[in-house]
Amino acid sequence: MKPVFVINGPNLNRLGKREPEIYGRTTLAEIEAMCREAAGAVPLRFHQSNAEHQLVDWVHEAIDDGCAILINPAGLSFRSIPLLDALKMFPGPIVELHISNIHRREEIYHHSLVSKVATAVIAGLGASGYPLAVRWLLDHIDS
Ligand code: DHK
Repeated sequence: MKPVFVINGPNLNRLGKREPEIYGRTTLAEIEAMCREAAGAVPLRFHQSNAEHQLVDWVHEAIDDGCAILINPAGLSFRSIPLLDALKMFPGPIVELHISNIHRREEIYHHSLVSKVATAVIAGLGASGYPLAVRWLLDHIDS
């Protein structure tokens, strides 16, 4: 079975220590474990990078090998045309996830380019959004 790609953008490697009043104290490693538990027997590729080109490369891998994408583009949500262009090529379901409710934050966080191609958007559920998104994706992929 083709894997689900979970792709995380810049600064998310600092989760747990990064502005816990906004992002909580769950670490990225703990989020990965939550995703893998939710995925069960379905293979899952879990990635994080602070580099835009790396996220684009992982989306290309998903285009060739993956069945679904869960992406927290972090700060790249709002300005990355290369990431948007790559996601436009992906034929399967895409869930865009933000740990915080970006719509209650500063104006700079209000308009995600990725939302123009996402099947669904989760924002404000904290780390709990990740396993929920994985389970939703498993229910919406072609077996
Ligand atoms: C994470 C980030 O790093 C911010 O740039 C986004 C997002 C919000 C989050 O809530 O997961 O604006």
